[in-house]
Amino acid sequence: MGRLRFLNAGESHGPALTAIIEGIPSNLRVSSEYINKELARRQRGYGRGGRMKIEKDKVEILSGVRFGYTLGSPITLMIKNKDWENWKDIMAVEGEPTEKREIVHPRPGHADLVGGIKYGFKDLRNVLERASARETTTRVAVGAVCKQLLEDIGIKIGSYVVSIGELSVKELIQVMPLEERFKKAEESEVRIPVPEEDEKFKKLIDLAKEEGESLGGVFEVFAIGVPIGLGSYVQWDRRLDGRIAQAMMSIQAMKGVEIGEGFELAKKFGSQAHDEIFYEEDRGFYHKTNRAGGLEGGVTNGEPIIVRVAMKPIPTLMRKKSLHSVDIKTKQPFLAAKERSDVTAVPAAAVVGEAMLAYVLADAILEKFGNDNWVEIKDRVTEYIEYTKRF
Ligand code: EPS
Repeated sequence: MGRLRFLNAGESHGPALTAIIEGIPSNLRVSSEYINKELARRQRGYGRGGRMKIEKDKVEILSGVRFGYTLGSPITLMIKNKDWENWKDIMAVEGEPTEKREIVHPRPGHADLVGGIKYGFKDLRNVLERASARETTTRVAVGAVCKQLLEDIGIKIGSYVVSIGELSVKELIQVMPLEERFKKAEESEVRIPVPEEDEKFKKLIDLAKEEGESLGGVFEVFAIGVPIGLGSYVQWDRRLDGRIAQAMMSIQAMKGVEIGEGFELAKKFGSQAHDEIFYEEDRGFYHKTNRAGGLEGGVTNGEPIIVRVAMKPIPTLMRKKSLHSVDIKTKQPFLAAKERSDVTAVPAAAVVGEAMLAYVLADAILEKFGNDNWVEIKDRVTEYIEYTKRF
């Protein structure tokens, strides 16, 4: 919408995944080490399948960065798929099609069937290779570049898992500060802010695995240190809450997004729903509550941005009796295809959510403050923050 854009490409079992980001200003410090740490965070999480044992995602920066600083030119990021070695004949660019690993029994809840009809494929592998959440690897790499920009002006992004299946830590974390939730979640194998509860969650995931089932859940992403005034109310597509919701919903398997108290707000009287306004000279305008999740009128209000996202269970089921489907060639009833998959990927999805929020916020920052030279932009941000206090 604003100044920044990125495109990514790559199939799940193809040679590599790539992304091009355009609009990152010059003179921003960017390191591959930072990006790699983020890529590793996305790979963790109890309940992931065999693929994550094969991959050790590492970025190669192919353009746009020189001696550790951005040039203002498009930044190309590439992450090789190690698994490609095992798929060379099946995913070959040239040569004759093979029936090896062909998929003709679409999985309910997956893009398989709609993608096959839409693009005219009788081998649904052509759909799943791109619909796969493997694609989120490059989103995390792009998000890591954006995070480096945001952190340089004091904006921090984090996430944690609130629930997996029926298990929730919502009640246990109500009074826990956001940064602590994040810190604790980093120590948890399922990224919940109460690592002492890990065993319960792991048991549920083990049970699901034994049953050949999959599990969804809910995670929250937040940003703190966000200045007042990002986004705009003047046009529908400039509202930042709408941009954030779109970015979150674009992640594979997401089915719901709430900002702040979201659906809970709908139950309250107005007097209990809104955040009262206060002022202190050194602090500027502030609120003692944050039910709005940092956004009013599609514009940031200086409080932390809080986004809650619901992920459905992964469509690939390993149950003996899978879900009803139809063979797309014979049209006979058939059980849905089984593929190697994760039991749950909610912990990884939370990391992808961070990347998407980082991208939307970096875009909004550059929209407001310009996007040529980061050194000059940073000065403008500092001056502006002073202005919001004096206003
Ligand atoms: C996915 C299927 C699995 C997951 C994959 C997403 O991969 P594979 O088909 O190779 O076993 O592990 O996730 C990733 C590869 C990843 O990096 O997140 C799918 O079909 O969406």
